[in-house]
Amino acid sequence: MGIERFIDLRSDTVTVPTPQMREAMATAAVGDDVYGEDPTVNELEARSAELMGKEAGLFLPSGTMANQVAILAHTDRGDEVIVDSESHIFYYELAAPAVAGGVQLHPVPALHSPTALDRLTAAIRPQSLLFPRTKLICLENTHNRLGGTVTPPTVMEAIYTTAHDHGLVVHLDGARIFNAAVYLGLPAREIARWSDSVMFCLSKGLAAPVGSVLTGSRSFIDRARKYRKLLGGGMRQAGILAAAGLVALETMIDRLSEDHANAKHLAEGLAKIAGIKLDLNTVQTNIVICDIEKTGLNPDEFISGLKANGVLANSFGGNLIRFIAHKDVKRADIEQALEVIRSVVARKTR
Ligand code: TLP
Repeated sequence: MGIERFIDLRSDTVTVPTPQMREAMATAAVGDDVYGEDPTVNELEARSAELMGKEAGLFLPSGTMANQVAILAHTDRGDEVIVDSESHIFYYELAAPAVAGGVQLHPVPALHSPTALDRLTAAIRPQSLLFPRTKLICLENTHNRLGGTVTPPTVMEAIYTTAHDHGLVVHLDGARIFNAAVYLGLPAREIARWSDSVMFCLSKGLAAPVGSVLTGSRSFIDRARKYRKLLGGGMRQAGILAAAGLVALETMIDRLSEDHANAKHLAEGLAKIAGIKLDLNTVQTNIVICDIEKTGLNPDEFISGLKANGVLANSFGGNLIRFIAHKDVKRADIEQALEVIRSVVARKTR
């Protein structure tokens, strides 16, 4: 008998829109957004800017495009951008800053650690005929490859101050900024304030079908709007998508704590399985990363063993596996997933 329903822990991007989102999409007022005439997009952009404590917002099709438009709007060709060496921008965005902007990324290890300021200042280029100009620092909060961990606002403040002291600007990849906000018990703008621009995703834990919003100063967003068009991201009656985004902002932020509790529960269960290694201190939000080396299974065997029993997870490089909790997995699904993982590992070690 085939599997009727997978427990999909690969990512929070797999979440499907809620009935309230579909209803709002069906009835959304729309216009041509390239002319700036879509009332629902305009409302989403204004609401997003307000939530981030910025002057203006720009609705984009994806988080990747939002990060890349931000980089293009902050830099000139030949500039250098400091990023964390495990950041999404460096790791997963296909060298887009080089391809689209002629910009070089300068990766710094553990840029988000409280002790990184020395490494950061060492990475800022002195003015010289020989060096590119450092222009921008990109941060990520929560941090995907670091297991959804939260960078405290105090650490962001120190980086932001250092950046401004050197005439640089800061962009925040806040794809999951609301997870960080819920973890910290702070409004998102208290995190966003330590950046000049911030983008967040509507289509991850917030469960909207499509879209991210980039926010910043009015003049920055005016520039970003041109780059969005240049990259082919100018959408027309996009209010249909923005309507779901507005519902996401209204109804889906507070419930992220449920995902965090489910991720914690999953992590605690995983930590008890012989051969699985993980640091419970890093499980702060909805992401769980564990090391399966000592189970004797390689990641392909582990992932396909799970899949054959109805559980989906992602291989995360080396012996690492990533699971993400989200609104379409309930506590009972987490229990079931743990059951499956226990039996897949036990079969190997037997
Ligand atoms: N992350 C995806 C994959 O690309 C890895 C995921 O499943 O986690 N910033 C961060 C921190 C992200 O995690 C992601 C998506 C993005 C940007 C890009 O967003 P999209 O997928 O909308 O382009």
